[in-house]
Amino acid sequence: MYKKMIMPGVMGIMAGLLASTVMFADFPGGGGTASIASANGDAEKVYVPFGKKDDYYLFASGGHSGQMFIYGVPSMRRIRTVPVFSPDPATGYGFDKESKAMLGGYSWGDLHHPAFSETKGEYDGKYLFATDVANNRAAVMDLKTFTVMDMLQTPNTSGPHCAAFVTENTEYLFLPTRFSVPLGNEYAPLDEFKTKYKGVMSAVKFNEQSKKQELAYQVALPPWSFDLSDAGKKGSSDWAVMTTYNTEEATTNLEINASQKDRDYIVLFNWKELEKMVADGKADHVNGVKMIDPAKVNAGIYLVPVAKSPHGVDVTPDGKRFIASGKLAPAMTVFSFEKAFDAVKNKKFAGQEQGIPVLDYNAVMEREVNPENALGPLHTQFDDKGFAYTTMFISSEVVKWNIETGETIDRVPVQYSPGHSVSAEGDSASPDGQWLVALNKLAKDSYLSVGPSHPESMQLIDLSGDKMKVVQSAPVDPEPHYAQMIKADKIQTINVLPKDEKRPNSVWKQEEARIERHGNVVDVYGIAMRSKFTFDAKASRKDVIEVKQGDKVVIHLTNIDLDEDITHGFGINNYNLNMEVQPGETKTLEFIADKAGTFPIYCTNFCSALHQEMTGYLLVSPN
Ligand code: CUK
Ligand code: CUA
Repeated sequence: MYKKMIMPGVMGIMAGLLASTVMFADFPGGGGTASIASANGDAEKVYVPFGKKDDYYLFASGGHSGQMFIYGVPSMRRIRTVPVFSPDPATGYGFDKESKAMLGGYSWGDLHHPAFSETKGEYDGKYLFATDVANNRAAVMDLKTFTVMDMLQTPNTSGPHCAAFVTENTEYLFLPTRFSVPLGNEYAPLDEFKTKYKGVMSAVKFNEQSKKQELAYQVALPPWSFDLSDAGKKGSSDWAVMTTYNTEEATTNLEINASQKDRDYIVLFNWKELEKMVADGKADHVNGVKMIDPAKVNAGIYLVPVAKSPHGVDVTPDGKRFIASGKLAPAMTVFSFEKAFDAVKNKKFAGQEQGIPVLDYNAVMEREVNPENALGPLHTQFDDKGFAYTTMFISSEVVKWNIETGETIDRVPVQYSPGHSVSAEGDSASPDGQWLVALNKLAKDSYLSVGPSHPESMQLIDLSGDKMKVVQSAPVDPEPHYAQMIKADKIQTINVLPKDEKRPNSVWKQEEARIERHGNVVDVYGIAMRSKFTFDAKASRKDVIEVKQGDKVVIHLTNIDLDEDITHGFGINNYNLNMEVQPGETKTLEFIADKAGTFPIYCTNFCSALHQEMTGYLLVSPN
């Protein structure tokens, strides 16, 4: 009933959205009967009683919120929001000196694809990488603390879309770019698109010692849109694949103009070879970055024709195949790495495109998989039994199929229009099976209404039986594109940061809290401890900071409560500043006291029965 009433509406919208480019005569009725959790057995499957913990962590990207959303599976309870590319007053991220510098002045980001660090093709639970489509950044989250430890701004490139793309031993994180721009974002008229614009892919290395990312090199590809990507595994581990669209090189009205040709390409490249070319000095230097020009080096990069406007491309867990899904072609295309290597070796080229050899489609393709009436395949995930799960955006379902034979095994409707899905350890070398979460773009009337803007929806699908079954639906803020699901016991967090007496600017003893003035810079070495602030141990009012208008104020605050879950906040009333200090942490807040007056300081994070008393004053005397 529920389903019947709303399906036509969704279909109508989707048909409308796509009508101008996609000429599908009819849409199917939704692919089956609704299977929202209703039976008691399903409720039991997702119920995690208090005192027990979930089996998996789900890290769902927050899209244009710039954040990561952390959920538990199977309960689908939201545990935490971790800010990555956007400031967050709840944690003070982007307010304290270090994280503010890291954000580089940007107040938003667009996080699509998170990727765990890997060792031998398995998630190792150490780091999570992510890229920012909006402002061209790459970030690394430390999974010991669930905080961002480094951010890298990538020059020469625009809209690094995909980070779900770490090589087998985290040698590289590749950032294909969604938009083409002139190198260095310089001005060039769009009439010069074909000559001046490039789709630049970045290869980023993460240095575990320094905890920093480094831009190793870039590749100046033709001015196409590079989309999704995946790294090889096992026999294909030196290789990686990414999809492209707009090989038409349209500069306007892409909806129509980028869908002219029947085929676009998958870029197949050997990153070991590219690495060697860079080491051998074969790269150019553009704006301080080593840049490979594929037409010049003439090796290591190949194009594989694929059905038009592909979106996802995913490597099977055994590393033998890569599967592309086309937004506009209702089929998944299975390609063989072995065949591709053979085509490269024996130069089975069908031509070349801007100096890059194009492999013969039939020499590389294994089969096209076209489940009946399934429309809009986007992304594929895997289980432990040789099955693939592809999300169908237009027909609103997940289709399970056999990788070896292409046979459709099962289909389950989801509510509605899934982009990605994620299975348990689904893009590692050994997926777990058991769970799949569909990340749905539309929730329609699934939840209580909150007005015209609806939440997105994440639906948990039980893969353990013969039939897939949706067993839970969780609303989520905009907008998960992709997610990663990892066994909970792989992540080892720390609760209290170590008492590091050598840490610069930290103060661990009350009597050492002090305020130092150097010219018009005032350094405060303060302490937060239940339930008071100590800024100046020698003063009669130890919780007061007095400065002059125009002073630069630098507040270093150490939380010396070394107890689990005792976080203090530090907000200054009417100064638009707030930060948070975790147990054992030292943070720095830096600002110009440009406003004279009396400003209460208070702990913003409830920490004790006397939390309300944890206050002080900032007094700024006028000039
Ligand atoms: S993209 Cu959003 S649904 Cu950025 Cu992975 Cu396909
Ligand atoms: Cu410290 Cu509330």
